[in-house]
Amino acid sequence: MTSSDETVLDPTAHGEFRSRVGVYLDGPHDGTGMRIGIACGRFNGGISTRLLTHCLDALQEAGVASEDIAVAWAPGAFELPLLARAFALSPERYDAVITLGAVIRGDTGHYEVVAGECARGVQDVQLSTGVPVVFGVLTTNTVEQALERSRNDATNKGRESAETAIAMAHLLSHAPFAS
Ligand code: INI
Repeated sequence: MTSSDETVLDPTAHGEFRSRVGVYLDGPHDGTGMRIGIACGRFNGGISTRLLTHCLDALQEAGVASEDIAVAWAPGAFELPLLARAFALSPERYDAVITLGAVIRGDTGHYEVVAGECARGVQDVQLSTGVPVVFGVLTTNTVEQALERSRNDATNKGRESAETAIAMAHLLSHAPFAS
């Protein structure tokens, strides 16, 4: 990952932009009242567990109530899009869905297929249903990299996925996207 002071969004830029347009949505992190579905992969489930722990921490810190969160475990990353679609179409009306898992190159000769189909499927589901579906699936070359991206800090992919879900659900619930 590359980032420097110049690639990172400066939060003070919002004030200037907001004064120059009619509608300006920058996606605050308040999840109060939101309903979130989480689809996890059992394959490399130790990594999924680390992601889920931080995802739940971040959702609850943002105000999402425990009873408004549903978790379901699929066999592996390949199945996550179908589970995400089931959440997105559920009558329980989830505001966003999060997929969590790990595809590790060393584990498989079909890494590209599993990782690529999972990413494509997740994007298909969110575009076809209009419900945000977050790609919180690690795709790494090694176990060490998967452990690194699921470690106990702010860079944990599960935490980042929770923040993305809340930001997207918030954006899509406001005008001009919803009344
Ligand atoms: N599933 C994963 O979530 N991660 C992997 O690294 C992986 N590997 O290595 O094969 C994996 N395979 C299982 C796959 O997701 C499906 O569950 C399986 O092919 C049955 O459809």
